[in-house]
Amino acid sequence: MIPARGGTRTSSSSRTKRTISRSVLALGLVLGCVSAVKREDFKTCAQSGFCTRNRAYAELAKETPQWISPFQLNPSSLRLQGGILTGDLINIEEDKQPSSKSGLAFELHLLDNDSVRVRINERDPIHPRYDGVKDTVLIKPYGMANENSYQKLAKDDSGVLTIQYGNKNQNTIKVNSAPFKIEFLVNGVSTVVLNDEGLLKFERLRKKQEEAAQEKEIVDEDKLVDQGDENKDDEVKIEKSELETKLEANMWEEKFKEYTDSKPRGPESFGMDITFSGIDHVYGIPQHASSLSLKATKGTDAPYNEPYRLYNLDVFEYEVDNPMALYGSIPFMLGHSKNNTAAVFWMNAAETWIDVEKSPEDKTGGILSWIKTKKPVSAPSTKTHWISEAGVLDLFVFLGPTHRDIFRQYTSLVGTTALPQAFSIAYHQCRWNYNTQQDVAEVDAGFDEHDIPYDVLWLDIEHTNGKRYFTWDHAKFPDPMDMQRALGAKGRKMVTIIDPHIKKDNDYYVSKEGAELDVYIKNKDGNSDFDGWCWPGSSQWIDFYNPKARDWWASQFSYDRYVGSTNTLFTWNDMNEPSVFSGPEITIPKDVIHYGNMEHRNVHNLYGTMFHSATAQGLTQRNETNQRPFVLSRAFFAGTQRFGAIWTGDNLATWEHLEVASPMLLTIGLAGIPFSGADVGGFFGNPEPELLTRWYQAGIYYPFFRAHAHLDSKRREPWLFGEPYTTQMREAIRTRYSFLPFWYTLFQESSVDGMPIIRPMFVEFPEDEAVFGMDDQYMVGNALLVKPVSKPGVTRSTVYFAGTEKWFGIKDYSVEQGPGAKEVASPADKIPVYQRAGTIVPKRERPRRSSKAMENDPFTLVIALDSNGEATGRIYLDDGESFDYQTGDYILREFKVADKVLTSRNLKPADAGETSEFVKRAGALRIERLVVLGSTVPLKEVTVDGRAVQVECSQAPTDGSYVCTVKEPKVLIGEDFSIAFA
Ligand code: NBV
Repeated sequence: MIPARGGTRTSSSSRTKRTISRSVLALGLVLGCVSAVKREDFKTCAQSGFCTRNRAYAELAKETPQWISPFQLNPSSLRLQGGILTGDLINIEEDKQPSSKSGLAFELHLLDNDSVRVRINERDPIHPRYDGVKDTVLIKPYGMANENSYQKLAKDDSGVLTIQYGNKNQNTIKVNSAPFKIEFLVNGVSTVVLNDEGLLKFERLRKKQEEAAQEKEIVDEDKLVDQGDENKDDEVKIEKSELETKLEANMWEEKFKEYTDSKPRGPESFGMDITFSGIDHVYGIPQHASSLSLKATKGTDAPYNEPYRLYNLDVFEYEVDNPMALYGSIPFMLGHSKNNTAAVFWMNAAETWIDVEKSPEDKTGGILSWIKTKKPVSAPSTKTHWISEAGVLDLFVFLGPTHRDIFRQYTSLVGTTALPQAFSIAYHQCRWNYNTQQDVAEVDAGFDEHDIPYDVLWLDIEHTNGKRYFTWDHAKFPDPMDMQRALGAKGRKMVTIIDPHIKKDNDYYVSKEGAELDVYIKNKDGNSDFDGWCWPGSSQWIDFYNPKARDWWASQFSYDRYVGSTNTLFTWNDMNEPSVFSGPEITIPKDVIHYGNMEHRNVHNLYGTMFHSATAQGLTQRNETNQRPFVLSRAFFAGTQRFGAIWTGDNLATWEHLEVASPMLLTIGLAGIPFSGADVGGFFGNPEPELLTRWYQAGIYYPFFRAHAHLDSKRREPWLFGEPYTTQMREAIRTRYSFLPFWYTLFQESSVDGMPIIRPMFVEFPEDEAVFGMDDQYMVGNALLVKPVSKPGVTRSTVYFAGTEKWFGIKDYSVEQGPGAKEVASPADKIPVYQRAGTIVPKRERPRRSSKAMENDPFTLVIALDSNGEATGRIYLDDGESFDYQTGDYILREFKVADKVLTSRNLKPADAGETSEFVKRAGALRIERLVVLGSTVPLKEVTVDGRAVQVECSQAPTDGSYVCTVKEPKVLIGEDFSIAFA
């Protein structure tokens, strides 16, 4: 198997080495020795020229007493018109005699949703800097602040221009001209400060010859000095200090291992510091296998000594607790404190590094004391330093004031999650590989035999004819359509893998057409097609920046092109960082060329998303369907949520990887992608049954819930481990299915307001400082508290019950009172999960084969009353497949208990569109049960319109409240009703 996986023979020894080393590592895992990531395959900041130069600049600033940024806004150039402030930004060290052409163009846009955009670009570059990220990432032109909603206040004596702005006039923006610095205040409290530390650096494009000439001059001067003094005196000799060398590191060419980055345009990086004032915890900038609250990368006692890196990479056997780059990148960071919440989106898709420094005391003292005052004020703050290799500085600042506002503000720009097909939030069964059609049939039957529901069976790369995507290995899969039909008969689907590398082979229609249409990424010469090594051997990569390529790619998914596909077949996009075995850092060289003569360097972190979106487009436009797409992607960027789900790549079957999955998924959710999961069981290695079971128990609370395993790992379908494990895994998966109506409702909510689906505790309890750093427990929506067990042999766990209300165990209805941490039972058959008082959760409790088979089942509402006897919740329902919801074919209702009456009310706007098929059918489904938790007295009489309904109560296990079950109240999910409790 091993040689086949690496392709056949490689053409260079390095390729062979890499292939072999990957295989050896994989073998190590199989033999039980978990090996570490090959750090040397990936750059550190010191090995990256632009990171070194910018970090050195920060060092220079730190070492220089009273450092002042050389950037100044020319006060006479500032204009505020139509919500946009423009001006000339001059570097007084570079532009000794500033003219209208020199310097940088500065823009500050006031958006209509309490967000601000700041742009800095070269005024008159020798060639345009890449500025196309906005065109792919922003969903639509945003609204500018209305002329009446802002006011420019006169400049004060210190040259500070103040803009008062916002929907409630709550935002103040202070623009300091000299030195350049911008402070954002919300309700008078400083939240975000740009260039507070003076680290703004902007490398302007230049001609290589000039640089060379300048260098020559310096050398000549050196020579003169040397000649003038035979006795070479150290005092006189002009030697570059270490810092000076770093400041000029690798401007025109960069070597890493055996690779050379030719950097044809020379240095063009930029960096700036962003301070979150009064804020101790910052979150976001996925993807890293690290904690939710970001750790310091600089300063005394910093846990990391490398900046967080954003550069989409295929990191084999990634390590936990590490700021190394992984498969996806989202330059979005949110800062939160008790008094303050703000976020930034650094809209750049080139390689980016971010330093984080904690400052226990805020030494800035506000805008007027930009020269360090050494006069600490009490609030802690977090200083971050953002460094990008190319493009323009394009930054959004979201001013909230609440984090709910921030999620709305951010996603109104980059998009919210696409509403997924209902099956895709159920359980997915995957491994590399299900080997034959017979294997598929047996696994499918295994689920039925063991009464375990599942919705989707996945096929990895071995199902193809020699890793030629869109083809089948017919010896193994003689009748793919029949296979899909057999699954489809039980309401189940199939997913096949489609990677972006296309085997170079003239007999392969995709490869041939691609060449004819000229849609491959080009070498740095701009003419010949780039050729690299991946699973199929010598391969080419489609240039998704070419509109022709996108359409052509999308057309491959039509049923007549993708022979053997049906409307129950969906897609998995892997290796789209892109992973290139023969490339630097296992990816494509930065100097390869895209459509429009654009260098890859500018858009590296977006490549995978362009592929993902073209695939989603393909599934959407498959012949004659009105079906939502489902595409899972490994690489991601801001906006990926519009195209489908992502997963956290090749994790390991270890307890540490189970543990780190929670903070990783929470972080990805905060940054706008709610539909994410980690391979349940761990990809590499063989989980012991306890680990696998605990992983299922955690995984049922991942928005994307899929078990997956490496080719060399042992089979691990849930029934292979015997009892008690099979029962425990079955129980976990069934629990997921029972909560599907709740999950689907959360997805719909998120598709409207951008709220994460699984939420860090601080999102639900923003005032409770005890939860700000917490990432080993989290919330699903606003209602369920989940505490995964991620250590072996554990039967008790400490859960923090936030807030002042009660929490109800979802299985035994045991009651816990917040606030405070408490040790609770976490026996082998369950992890602690609690429903929060004040919420109503819709469920379907009849175990079935698949989510499709539950479609006509009745509902249960679990009502957890708060201390006032109140609770609210919602349900969203549609056909789970089509786009008909967009024209109103859906049900959206609110349930509410107040004054001992449960009411159901329609939330669908009157103008949502015609209701039709689905609403008629599903609206008539009944609610078969109400479970009322937290009542201080047993309910005696329950009536619907005067009609008495049966109710049974028992005392809750751990306190004096009651658990009451109301059976068959005979109300329908789609109708208004009120049920009185007494
Ligand atoms: O296609 C094979 C695997 C896949 O199973 C996995 O989920 C991806 O993350 N793929 C990576 C390539 C090989 C990894 C060693």
